[in-house]
Amino acid sequence: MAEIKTVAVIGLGYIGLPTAAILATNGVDVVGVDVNPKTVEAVSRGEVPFVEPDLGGHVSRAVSEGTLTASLETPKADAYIVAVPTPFNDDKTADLSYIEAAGSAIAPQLVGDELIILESTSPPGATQHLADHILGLREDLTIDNLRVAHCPERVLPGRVMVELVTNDRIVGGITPAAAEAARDLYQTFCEGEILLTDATTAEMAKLVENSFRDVNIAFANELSVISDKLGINVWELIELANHHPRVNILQPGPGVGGHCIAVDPWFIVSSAPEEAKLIHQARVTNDSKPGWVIEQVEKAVAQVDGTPKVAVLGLAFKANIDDLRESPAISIAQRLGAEFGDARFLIVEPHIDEMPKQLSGLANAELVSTDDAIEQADIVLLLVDHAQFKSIDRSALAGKAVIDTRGMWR
Ligand code: SAJ
Repeated sequence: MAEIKTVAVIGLGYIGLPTAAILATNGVDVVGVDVNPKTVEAVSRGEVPFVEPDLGGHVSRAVSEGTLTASLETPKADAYIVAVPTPFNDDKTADLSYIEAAGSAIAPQLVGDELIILESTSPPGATQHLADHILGLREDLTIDNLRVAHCPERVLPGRVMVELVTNDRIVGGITPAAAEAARDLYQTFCEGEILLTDATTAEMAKLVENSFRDVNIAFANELSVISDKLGINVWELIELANHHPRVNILQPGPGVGGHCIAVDPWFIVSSAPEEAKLIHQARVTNDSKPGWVIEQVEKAVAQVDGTPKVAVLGLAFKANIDDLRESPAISIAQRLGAEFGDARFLIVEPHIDEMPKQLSGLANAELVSTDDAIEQADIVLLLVDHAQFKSIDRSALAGKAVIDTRGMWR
């Protein structure tokens, strides 16, 4: 097989852009492709359209050295990496339309022998579906002309540039030759072990990793509800139980957010609905946690004379990031604002400067500083354990009802 000199990365989001940048700073000529003209313009200037530590340096260096360019059009290339969204449909099945669109754009450019890697988190069978979709558009090609593989991303937002290099990678080929070709490409920047398998096992491995976490967080969330009923401190309970050498309970919270752990288990459930009972229940348990938090606020509001003022600390889906996608804190704030029209909500999110559009319609909510919120509030609702909140003086909370969903003031 010819050496891979040029790579087109389709989708310049949280995974595609870092992957494009790391390849480009490791000697590969990369064209990043995106449907959003603003993204293409930003990357062409060497800029990054979202927050991710160290990514900016890689992108600006690669663009100034000429190894990374950005385009709205899919070019000819030796290899393609598809890193587009796979959201779910209303019935929780995966929406493969972005993958199909990427395949449709790649198909006319192929001359045969290219490597096509699907990185998007995908339900079992999606890589084969991409291959079939492309071959359906190019009857002159066969699966032996193409090397199609799945290489799921597993990097943690906030540590992407480190984990891209250090994490082990799973590469699943539709054919063994495809897996080997993908391994050779990832070896240009990945220092972790690269493990070869078939495409469906690779798809499931990624889904299983996130489901493992979801099930374990559901266990912690269930414990917090049980502990509340029994009048015990769940944080102390978990800390004590975790002294056992084979017990490692995760942390309860206001629900599970982000675009991965709250989504991926559904792909397993929709592939095997009768069998995936525990995985399904974990999703239901975690998705019901925001409702439970709202019940706690309701009880506290009932104790306040006059207009209740509620400080809502944090909107991001987890600590120390600005990412609001699928954030339980956002949905809690939205529902509180709508359900408690007579209360005032003092929203704090240190990582953003203006009220997010999901909350902008609430007349009874405003974005304020941490100090202002705490000073004015009758009720303090902590939703995200951002480092900034750790410096809050505990004495400032005296006399206020505190609902600590993250155990920061345990
Ligand atoms: N959470 C808890 N309790 C915990 C841990 C997390 O409530 O003990 C919540 C967080 O607050 C957040 C959500 O779970 O709302 C998810 O956060 P996370 O840090 O567990 O994971 P993500 O979504 O940022 O990234 C995950 C990672 N997967 C695993 O750790 C198995 C990452 O490696 C994947 O690359 C990423 O999903 C992905 O893209 O799939």
